[in-house]
Amino acid sequence: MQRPDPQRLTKALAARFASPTRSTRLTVVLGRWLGLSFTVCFLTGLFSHGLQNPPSWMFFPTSPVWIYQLTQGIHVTTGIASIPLLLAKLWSVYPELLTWPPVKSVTHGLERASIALFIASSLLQLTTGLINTYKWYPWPFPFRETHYWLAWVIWGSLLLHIGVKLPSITAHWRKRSIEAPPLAGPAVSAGADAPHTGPAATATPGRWSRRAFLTGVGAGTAALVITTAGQSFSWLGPLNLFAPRKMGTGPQSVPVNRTAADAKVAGLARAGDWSLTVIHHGTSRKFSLAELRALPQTSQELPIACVEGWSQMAQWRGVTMRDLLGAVGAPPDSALRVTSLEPEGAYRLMSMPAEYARDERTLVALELNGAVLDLDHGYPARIIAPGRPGVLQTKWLESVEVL
Ligand SMILES: Nc1nc2c(c(=O)[nH]1)N[C@H]1C(S)=C(S)[C@@H](COP(=O)(O)O)O[C@H]1N2
Ligand SMILES: [Mo]
Repeated sequence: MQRPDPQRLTKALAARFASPTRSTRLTVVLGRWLGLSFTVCFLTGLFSHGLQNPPSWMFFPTSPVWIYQLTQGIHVTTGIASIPLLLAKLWSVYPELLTWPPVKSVTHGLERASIALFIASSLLQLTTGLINTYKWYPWPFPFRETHYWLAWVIWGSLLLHIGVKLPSITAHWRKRSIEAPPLAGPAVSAGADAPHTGPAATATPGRWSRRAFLTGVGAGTAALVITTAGQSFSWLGPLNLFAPRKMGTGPQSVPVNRTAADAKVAGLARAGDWSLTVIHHGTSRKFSLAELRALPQTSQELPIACVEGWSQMAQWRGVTMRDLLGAVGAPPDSALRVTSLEPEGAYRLMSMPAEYARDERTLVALELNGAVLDLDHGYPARIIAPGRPGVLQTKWLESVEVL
């Protein structure tokens, strides 16, 4: 039996995968789109992570009240848009996976390792992120920490990848470069013996088919964004076909993230002797529901903006945190520790920086959209503060401790 000649095999494969649309220019154009959506997604993600795991220097903007609704809507939307862009970019380069020999030098090996790391971490990040928006956590690791650290791995490998490909990126950055023969760029120097376009591509410059391909990818991405972003942006609400949450649904026209039954708090929350404990300077005072209702009531228009991307503006009514703190003689500028009736779990304890406590829009809400809070929205009392992730808008309050 004759042993196959790897060089010939590579050439044959290159011809087999040749497509007039595959070219370095195409890869660069897709890379720009992907780079933009990854960057925006990363920065909005950092903001979200900072709000939930604040470093000592973290800033907590409370205005505009929809700031987190906007940034997290953008985060989830750019994440979703990155999926077709990444797949298209992978399609544009995957014949390169078949180059022979797989590693030619130390630099080449490092380059390929960084790309492998980038692809693996990006695919993992985008799929787990997408699955997360459907409120499904079918994995044993904590989502938020993994999502956060994976983002840094992606950035490290991406910077390395951009550094390595810089000559090719600059050569094909401007449109003019498409007139050049496909794959003449330096980065595809690997391409001398492993071009990712073959004879067919050389015969036709492929400018039009490339344009058609890019238009297709762009249109597909736009269609995906338009049919999902309605979970975050109300003006796209009517076009929301695929996102898991629809605006205006659920009790009191607000979606429910986790029901009282799921949180196992229905009994405690309905108890007739429920009271909110406010702890200040070692003394604690209990406020019954009637006592809370007897304090001045304030109405605020504030959104619930879930980290999973959906959000909903609503009308809340209750006691301002400032008034509640005033009632126990605590200064408004206080950091707080808030607990929920939930017996255990991540939602039981919530820290509230002073920026939110002193904001006159932060409420211990008793009503939602003109009626007593539904049990699933946190009856008898919940927190609603401007500009915070939904996960920190604690439902079924038990206590507020002044720190
Ligand atoms: N105690 C408690 N508070 C909670 C939750 C929870 O599960 N338990 N879910 C949080 C999350 S993730 C969100 S997005 C909001 C959703 O509020 P809603 O269910 O009233 O829309 O409540 C937050 N407050
Ligand atoms: Mo949430």
